[in-house]
Amino acid sequence: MEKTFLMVKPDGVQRNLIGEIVSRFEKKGFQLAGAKLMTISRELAENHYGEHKERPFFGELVNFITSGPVFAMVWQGDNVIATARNMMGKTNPSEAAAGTVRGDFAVNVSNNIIHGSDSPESAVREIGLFFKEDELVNYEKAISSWI
Ligand code: RTP
Ligand code: MG
Repeated sequence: MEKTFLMVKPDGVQRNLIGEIVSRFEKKGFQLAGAKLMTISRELAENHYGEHKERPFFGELVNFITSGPVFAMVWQGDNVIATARNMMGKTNPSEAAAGTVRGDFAVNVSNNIIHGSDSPESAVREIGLFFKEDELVNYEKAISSWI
């Protein structure tokens, strides 16, 4: 079953959007495999966003993502990586469609509420960075056959 890493960023936690975001993915039909409230170290932030190391906004991005608690999650389901990206909306909230998390709740690109893995490779990498294997739960839901 495909898995992805999603995270409510510090702005989403401060704005009380954890429940709203979890609810959207739950109602869509995806299954939660792991979750925790945590504060990200600078080392983890620099590793997680390593692909952006040379970009001008890297310092600001690391400062932001370490500035307060985040809600880290692993979700699973058919095509969950691409579907979650669609449900998040475009990186810049001014371009994100209404009905997406960023389109509904965010205004600027630095404070865009949610992170989601952008490919199968980054999903595996990011799940490994944030979760130990025994923090993920495998279980069957009777409802699965209806989705
Ligand atoms: P994320 O990794 O956080 O899920 O966001 P994303 O894939 O949609 O966007 P990405 O290109 O990976 O950029 C990572 C985060 O960097 C910030 N950013 N700022 N100032 C800027 O021009 C700029 N561009 C990107 C955003 O907060 C973005 O989510
Ligand atoms: Mg990204």
